[in-house]
Amino acid sequence: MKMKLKTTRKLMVLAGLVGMLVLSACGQANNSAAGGGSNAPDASANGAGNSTAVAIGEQVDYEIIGIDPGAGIMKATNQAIETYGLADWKLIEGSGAAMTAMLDKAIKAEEPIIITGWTPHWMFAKYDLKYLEDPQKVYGEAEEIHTVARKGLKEDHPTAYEFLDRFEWTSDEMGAIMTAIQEGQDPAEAAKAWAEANTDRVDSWTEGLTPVDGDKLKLSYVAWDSEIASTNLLEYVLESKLGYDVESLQVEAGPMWTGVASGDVDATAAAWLPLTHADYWDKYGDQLDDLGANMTGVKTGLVVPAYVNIGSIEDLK
Ligand code: PBE
Repeated sequence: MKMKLKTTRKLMVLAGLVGMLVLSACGQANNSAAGGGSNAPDASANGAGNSTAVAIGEQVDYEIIGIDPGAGIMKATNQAIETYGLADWKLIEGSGAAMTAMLDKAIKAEEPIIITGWTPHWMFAKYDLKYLEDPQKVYGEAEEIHTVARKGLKEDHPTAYEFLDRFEWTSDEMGAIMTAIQEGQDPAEAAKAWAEANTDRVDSWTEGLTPVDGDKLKLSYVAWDSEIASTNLLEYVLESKLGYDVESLQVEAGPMWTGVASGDVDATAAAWLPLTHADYWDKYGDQLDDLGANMTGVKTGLVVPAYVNIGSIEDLK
C-alpha cells in the first residue's frame, strides 16, 4: 500500500511538471501571438490531465493493444471504455504473442503503448511496467485461476481428479516456467525442468495417488503465456508421475469452456474467476465441476511501460 501511494505521488508530481511545461509552452505561444501582452487565461481551461490524455491518445493513435477476442480481458476492456467514457479509444484484437511483440517494439523505441495485461506474466520481469489504476474496479479485485473438470471425471479417472483437485501453486512458481519459455526453452522441457527442480512441490500434489497405465486424458487451454506454462506442467506430471497419456488441446477461450462443459475435454486449469471468465461461468458453470483455485492473487488490467506519464485509466479521458 505504501509503495502504491509513493508511486502515485511520484506520478502526480511528474504529471504536474509536464502540465507546467505544457502550460508555459501555451503561454509562450499565446504571448508571441498577442505580441507579448497578456497572460493566457484559457491555458488552464482543459486542465493538465486532459492535455496529457490528448497527448497520449495521439501518440498511440487512441489504440489499446488487446489479445484474442475470446479472452475475458477483452470484454473487461470494452467495459472499461464504456465506464470511463473513452469513446475516442479503440481496442485492437490480436493475440498474446502479437501483443508482447508490439510491447517489445514500443519499449525498444521508448514509445508509449497501452496493452491489456495480466499477472502472472513474464513481461513484468523483463520490462519496467505498471498497471493503470482502475478506481471503478472494472477489472475486478481478488481474481483467481481455477481448475474445472467435466462431470464424471471423479468417477472415471479418480487419480487424475485427485491430482487436479490438489494442484495449486504460486505466481512466482509459474513465473519461473514462463520466463524459461520466453527465453527460448521448449514449453514441455521448461515444465519438466521445473518439476525436476521442485520435487517437493510435485510430490505434495501426487503423494499416495495410484498411477494408471496409459489412460487417455484431454486438457484444454488457450495460448496465453500463463496457461501454456500451467498446462505443460500438468501434462508433465500426469504423464511422468501418474501414468496418463495426455493430449493438451490449444483452442480459443469459448471452446476451452464448452469442451469441458460438454465432456469432450476432461479438464482445464485456465478458468479465471470470478470476473474475467464470468460470462463463460454463467453459461457453463452448472455443467462442470469447479475444483477451486489453483492460484490466487492474479490480476488483469491496462498496462503501460513505467515511463508513460499516466497513472490511472481515468487519465485516458
Ligand atoms: N488472460 C490470461 C485471460 C485469462 C488468462 C487474462 C489473458 C483472459 O483474459 O481471459
